[in-house]
Amino acid sequence: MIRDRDTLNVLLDSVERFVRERLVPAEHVVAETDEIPEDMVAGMKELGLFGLTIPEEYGGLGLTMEEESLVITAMGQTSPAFRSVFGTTVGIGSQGILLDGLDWQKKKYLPKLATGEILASFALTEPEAGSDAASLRTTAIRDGDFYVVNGTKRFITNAPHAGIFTLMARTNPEDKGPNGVTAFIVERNTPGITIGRRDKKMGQQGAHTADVIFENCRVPASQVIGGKEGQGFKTAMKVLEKGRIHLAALAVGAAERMLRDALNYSIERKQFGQPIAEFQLVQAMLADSQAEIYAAKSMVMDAARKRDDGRNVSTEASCCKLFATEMCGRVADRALQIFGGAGYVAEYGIERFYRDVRLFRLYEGTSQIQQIVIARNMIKQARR
Ligand code: COS
Repeated sequence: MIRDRDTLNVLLDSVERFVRERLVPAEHVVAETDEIPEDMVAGMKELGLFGLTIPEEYGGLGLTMEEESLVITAMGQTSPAFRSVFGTTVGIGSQGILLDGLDWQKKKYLPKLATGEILASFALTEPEAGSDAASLRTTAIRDGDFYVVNGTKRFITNAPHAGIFTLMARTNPEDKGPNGVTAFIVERNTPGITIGRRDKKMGQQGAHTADVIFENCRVPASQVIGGKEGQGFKTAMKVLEKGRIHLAALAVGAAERMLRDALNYSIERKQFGQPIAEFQLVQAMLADSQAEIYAAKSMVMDAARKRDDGRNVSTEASCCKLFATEMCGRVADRALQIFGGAGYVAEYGIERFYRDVRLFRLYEGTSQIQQIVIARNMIKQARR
């Protein structure tokens, strides 16, 4: 749902200009240095990007899912690492507090997240628990007014910069399944937290992931999200479900950017005496990409609007993430093919996108997990 078209257009114009004038020219430097300059982060704060999804009463922009999707598609027109700066804060890091948190928890943390004063990370994945999220082993054992947390979280995006972690830990070690899991808000400065070395990744330089190690970390019992044990897995699933639409919107943006670059290149590049865009085999790659982007975009808009209407979008969110991220991979491959040998050379930027977007099919639920969610929902519905 778009609440006010004019207001949204002002925001979209500002984001598009920021991407075009500030971020795109810095892509190479960020990839080489693995750092996002502070002035760019400050620019993101000024635009309100850290507060996109946080309600206005807590100082954010309170965007609907449809509005958020449009902004994220605009952000997708540059290296995905830039979106990652605020991605976990507007997404998986904050949404657990927003969806299931107590009033005081929202009042305490959301305003600081909305301005970017602190960043939030989502700590679910572990060395032994990725796709099978319910099997996580990190424990949080009640001890008076505290929980004592022990365990290791892996590949945690923005861990080196986070002010708070939305942590999923097992409060009932007898229950090895989803019902033994509880969600916490853990402040970074709580004694007993160590952040591991930054992971060396295939792409998305500038976006930082690391282990988060909890050793006898005493977290006040009041930090349980929603004040109730055993609800953490459901909170995580709800958060991830929303994140799937967000990531699909990002994949659409990145695909649009790669296709635009490939189209421009195909018009400039001449072989056999004419622009390669005139060759039908190249045209087929351009046209297939355009059609698939259109399909993914339509899916994102449909799922976002349904979510804004309060409907259950478990299937739609997974369909969007599955289709849009796989589509983005195909577009990356075709774009690189259109660039030919130049596509393999770093200077042209397309090989960087090719590596960057590979992550889309993995994080916040692999394509195979999306297939499982979709098929299970179909079976459940058919049996009803
Ligand atoms: N919204 C609300 N509740 C949900 C939900 C959703 N989207 N999805 C599941 N639940 C609930 C279920 O209804 C069930 O509750 P009840 O026991 O009351 O019926 C509970 O959560 C457990 O669900 P389920 O039985 O489906 O759990 P599984 O262990 O079988 O796991 C998958 C299901 C595979 C879908 C889940 O583990 C998953 O999404 N894995 C991927 C995790 C991921 O994305 N990791 C990436 C790293 S995090 S960035």
